[in-house]
Amino acid sequence: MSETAVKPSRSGAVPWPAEAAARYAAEGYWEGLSLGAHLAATARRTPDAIALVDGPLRISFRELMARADGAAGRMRGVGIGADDRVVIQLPNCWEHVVMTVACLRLGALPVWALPQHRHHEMSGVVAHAQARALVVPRVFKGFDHEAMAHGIVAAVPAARHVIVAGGPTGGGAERPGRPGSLSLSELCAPADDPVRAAEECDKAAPGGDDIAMFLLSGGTTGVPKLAARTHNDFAYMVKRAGEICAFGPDTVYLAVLPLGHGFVYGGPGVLGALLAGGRVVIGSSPAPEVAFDLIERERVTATSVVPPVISRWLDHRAEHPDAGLDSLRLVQVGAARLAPELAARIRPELGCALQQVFGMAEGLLCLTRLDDPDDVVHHTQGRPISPADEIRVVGPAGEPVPAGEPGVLLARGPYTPRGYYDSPAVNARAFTADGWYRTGDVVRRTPDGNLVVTGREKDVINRGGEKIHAEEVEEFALRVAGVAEAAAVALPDPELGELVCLFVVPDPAAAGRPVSLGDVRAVMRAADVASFKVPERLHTLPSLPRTPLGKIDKKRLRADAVRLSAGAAGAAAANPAGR
Ligand code: OOB
Repeated sequence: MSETAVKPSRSGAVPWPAEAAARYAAEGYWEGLSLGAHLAATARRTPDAIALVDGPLRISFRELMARADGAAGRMRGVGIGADDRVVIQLPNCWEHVVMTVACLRLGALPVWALPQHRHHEMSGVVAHAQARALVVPRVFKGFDHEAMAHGIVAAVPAARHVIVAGGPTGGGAERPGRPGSLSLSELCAPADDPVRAAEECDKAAPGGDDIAMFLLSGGTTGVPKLAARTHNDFAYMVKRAGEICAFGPDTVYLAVLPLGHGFVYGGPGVLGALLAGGRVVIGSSPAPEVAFDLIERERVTATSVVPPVISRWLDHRAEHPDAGLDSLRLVQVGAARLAPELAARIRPELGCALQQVFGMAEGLLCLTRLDDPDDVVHHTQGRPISPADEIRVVGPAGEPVPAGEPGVLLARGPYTPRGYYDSPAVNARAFTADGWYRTGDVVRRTPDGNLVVTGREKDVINRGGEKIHAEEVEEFALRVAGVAEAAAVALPDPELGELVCLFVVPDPAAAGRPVSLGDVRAVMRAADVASFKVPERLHTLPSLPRTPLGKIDKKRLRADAVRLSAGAAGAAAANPAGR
């Protein structure tokens, strides 16, 4: 089979200017080592310590590296090599971590996708990343990921391999897998000769400036944005965040959010715990029934969650005051706005410290510190982790706003790349000429240097930490027969923070029955889109409100969404039978 030419990840990435790179190296932020080499060094120090726990399975650092190096060798054997992209779409399981470490050792680039992603997202990711391989469960929550993956591999020339959890025989003779699938469990078996396998990985280890991974950031047209993160930048971020969180060999980190989130691998998360010689416990769900049991059983010390999860944990705790959470020292809450009222309940009710986390696939990571006063921890999203992080808060013309005033946050620094992978047009908008990343978040800076996220200028809906581009939803809505115009906005929600609310303008020429949420849902389902993007509310308007400049007035629509939702709630309360 002829090899398809794939663009090297480096040539599609936007490097730091030579001057900045030299400075970050000289000042010790960039160590010039691959993440795999860092991990191997930690593993050599404490080979017998338990690195990973998944259900009854306990994997030592020695075994983790033997499996990762074994997988790296086997990937090499089937033609997956340095700089090849490997999309990992697995539910939380130990193989997720082994495959990630295997890629990092091999110099292949893991690209973490979420299990909820469907053909629409996955085909976009595989095509844009020019991925060689997809790693999927056979069937998860009733969805046949293996079939989807084969469909994508058949359509994308660069893609060659489908690696399936459960093995090509489906974990038993009763359900043969598809021909052509590789078995994840066979791939992740320990190397026959771990010393030799390690030597091979060490010999061909990527350099610090090489791209380590692509992190997904939503796109608007099914083409995702990929943040190309280098070994130097990611290793620094993870280690520095680990220092701030006081991660060490006694850390037991519980991963309950989907591992596909950058927050969970790198904030300091899984990699932070492992690099500190600590332990990672894999949880299959953030539901308090599952998580509390794991915290008690595994003596978990730290975990990270999104605001809707912490709210469920607090409620559950009130009903189960004797749940054994005494080992828990730190709960990180991030990826979406945390209400100060919830923040204030965490220490008294869960008995552990709260840390707010404001991060992004594109780099910049802000944390509150363990010794910050309650006021800071409850009301701010923390401050950048690195002394070399530069931030600016600017107004519409890019001018700095007066101290303490809200403005758009721009960021630059040793782990904030200067552009997305292979996306010059997007980069021209998302990055300034002098390399600042325009986060699209509206923040204000407190006198002590902490940031408070007060809003956003980007047209994104943050549904419990999942980011949804309004434009993407609108594109699908416009495919519904009888829709002339569509606008999606965030509707505040007590549980998820925000929901997707869609406004549609019917096409007067198509005098049919009114457009329903079901119509939009059907179109999105037919297009195989992740279900978290499907709108929860729909309202019909004769026309969309416009600003004086003719743009759709989303501010007005957001207010309308709130008003209409309050009206609907009022009507439902007055008429509970819904008649
Ligand atoms: C994390 O990463 P992404 O790439 O899924 O989303 C980034 C965006 C930010 O630009 C901001 O709009 C929002 O998510 N966000 C927050 C927040 N943390 C992130 N908005 C309000 N409060 C917060 N604490 O979400 C992410 C990546 C690494 C670590 C943590 C979160």
